[in-house]
Parts: sequence; structure tokens; C-alpha cells
Amino acid sequence: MTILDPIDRIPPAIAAGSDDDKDDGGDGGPDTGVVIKTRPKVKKPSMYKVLMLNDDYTPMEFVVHVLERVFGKNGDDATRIMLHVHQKGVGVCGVYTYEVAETKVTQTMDMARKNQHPLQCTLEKE
Ligand code: TYC
Repeated sequence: MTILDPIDRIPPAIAAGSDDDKDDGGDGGPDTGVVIKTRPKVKKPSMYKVLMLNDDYTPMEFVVHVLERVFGKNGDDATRIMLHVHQKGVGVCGVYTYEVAETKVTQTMDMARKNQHPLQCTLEKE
């Protein structure tokens, strides 16, 4: 049986009282050592918003295409995000770990440059 740490739901390195055949102190056997639970060092990664910026020249259909291809949005969500950016000036395409976010920014900027559109997107730490 695995005892889950009640705080972060990750199995402790040593689960005191586990009731298996090993002589680990859980069965009142001869092991008299003190069992110390060690908490594994796990940290949630920082997350980054990928922001898209409005401009006057990039065609709406191109922005929708980028949101579908790079950010995996369906047509409705892509159109909604594009219109939000068009009206407000900036919008969130998605939230990712740093390397994923950076890759999506690069892919978006590459597609824009290859098609000679001034579309800009950037990262913002959450
Ligand atoms: N404003 C652009 C237009 O009217 C469309 C557009 C939307 C451009 C979103 C960039 O991130 C953008 N053609």
C-alpha cells in the first residue's frame, strides 16, 4: 500500500507503516530504526502567457490560421481570440511552460515573417 502525502499527493520517499513483507517497522518486527519521511522536492513550473498584439495590416484569416496551427485552437476559439485582439489590442493565445511558450512565439513570428505580415507575439510571466 502506498501512503500519499496529504499535502501534495506525492508518495513520500519512505512510507512509514507500509504493511508489506519488508522489515520496515510497519509490522512491529525487529527493526527498531526511526523512519523519517522525506518530502521530495517538487516545484510547479512557472507559467507564461503567450500574448498576441493587434496591428493594422495582418489579415484576420491569417491570425485565425496561426491560432489553429500553432496554438491548437478550433475555428470558433481562434476567431474569438483574433477578434478580441483586434478590438482590445492584445490577447492571450495560451499559457504554457517557458520552453513551450517560447517555441510557440518563434513559430508564430516565423510564419508571420515568411508571409510578410507584421504580426507580433510575446511572452509574459504569469
Ligand atoms: N487588425 C487586423 C485587421 O484588421 C487583424 C488582426 C487581428 C491583426 C489580430 C493582428 O493579432 C492580430 N486586419
